[in-house]
Amino acid sequence: MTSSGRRGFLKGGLAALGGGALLASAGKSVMAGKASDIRIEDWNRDLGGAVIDNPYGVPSEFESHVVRRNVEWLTVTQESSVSFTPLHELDGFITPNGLCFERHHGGVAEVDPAAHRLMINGLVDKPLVFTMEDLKRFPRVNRFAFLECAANSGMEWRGAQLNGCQFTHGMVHCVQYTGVPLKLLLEEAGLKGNAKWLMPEGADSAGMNRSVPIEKALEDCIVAYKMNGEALRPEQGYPLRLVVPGWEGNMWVKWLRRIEVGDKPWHTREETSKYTDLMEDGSSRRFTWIMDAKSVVTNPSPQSPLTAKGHNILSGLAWSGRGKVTRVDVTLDGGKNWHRAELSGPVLDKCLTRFYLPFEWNGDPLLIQSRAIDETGYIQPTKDELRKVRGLNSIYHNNGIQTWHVQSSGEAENVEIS
Ligand SMILES: Nc1nc2c(c(=O)[nH]1)N[C@H]1C(S)=C(S)[C@@H](COP(=O)(O)O)O[C@H]1N2
Ligand SMILES: [Mo]
Repeated sequence: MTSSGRRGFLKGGLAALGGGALLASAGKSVMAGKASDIRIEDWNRDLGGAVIDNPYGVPSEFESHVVRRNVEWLTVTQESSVSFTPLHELDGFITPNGLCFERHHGGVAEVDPAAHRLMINGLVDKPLVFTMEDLKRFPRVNRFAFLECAANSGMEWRGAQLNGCQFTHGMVHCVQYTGVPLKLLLEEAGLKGNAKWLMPEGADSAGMNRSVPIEKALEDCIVAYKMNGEALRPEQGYPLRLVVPGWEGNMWVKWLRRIEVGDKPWHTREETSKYTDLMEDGSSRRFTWIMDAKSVVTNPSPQSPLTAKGHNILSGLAWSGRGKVTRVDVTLDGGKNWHRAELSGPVLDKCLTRFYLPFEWNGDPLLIQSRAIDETGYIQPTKDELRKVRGLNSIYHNNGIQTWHVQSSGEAENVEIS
């Protein structure tokens, strides 16, 4: 169905919404089965597997559907492409390493850490080359941060398109990084007085590079070698990547091999043509680095339908590149009534934040939305509010409110309401 078709359909359907969804009163019981349903299964009788059957543990075979997915028609090749985090299958705020979405411009580089070097050159007193071992002798920090591609939700600018939060919102992940504060490495090299910009560069075939202002580099950037406690995954830049908390994903250069210090930004082809928001009047917004507050309901959603009436838990994620999420409001009736969701901690700076809303479902259709508010007071806008400011030409930085239409069957689809 086209988005306008969906919209038209919904206008008619809205009347049916009525007062279907009521908030749960505390302590509502959930239906339980009967004792006669319980059987003795094979795994109760046979000896299980040995301890080292899987030297590196993998999820249960019953979880084999919990994987990254791609949208094949989105990109011409699968090397310069993107896969999406299965947000609807996860809980809490940490993304498991094997499920972090991937975005590469030239495929996954296979880098031998023993041969890998990080060079710092340009406007510094002494250019330096570090081995991985050198970097591990610097003081290190641990911090959690979300990484969101500027193109996340980009396919949704013109209307509801992809059916699942994995595809509409799955270009985001949140892990704990371990590494060296970039500030320490720059201090070691000694910044010249006119040092204003950094150009980090990757060792992949894309030789990906971006311009990063020096203030951000000194504030909280990390040259990271671990994620969630173990070495970075090859897809995430093994053995070294740049972490730029709260800022768009393309600056987080993977397979980091060089940081050049300069006095002005590098106007690469990449930067002038991509990651720039094209406005209706033909002008463009450049250097929109900070990821504005955003949220999405992960369950229910198109890949995670409601399966039972009565008590249910709505769940979702909210984040902001400007700091902590302070509040998430959820509506079940297309914005007539808003309910404050519970933020289930920890609630951290520039991190995904988990929220829940228990509710009673009587089987009537729902129009579900969530709205994030961050510590700067910024309120996540509707998609129409964004379009008023930026028109329809944009791809990047779509942080508009997402709507799921849950039907009486419990199935959900991606829609827009105006
Ligand atoms: N060297 C290199 N770094 C890169 C890229 C790349 O193609 N090459 N892609 C960038 C983009 S556009 C994004 S959104 C993030 C994705 O990080 P992830 O693959 O860990 O999710 O890496 C960034 N860093
Ligand atoms: Mo990206």
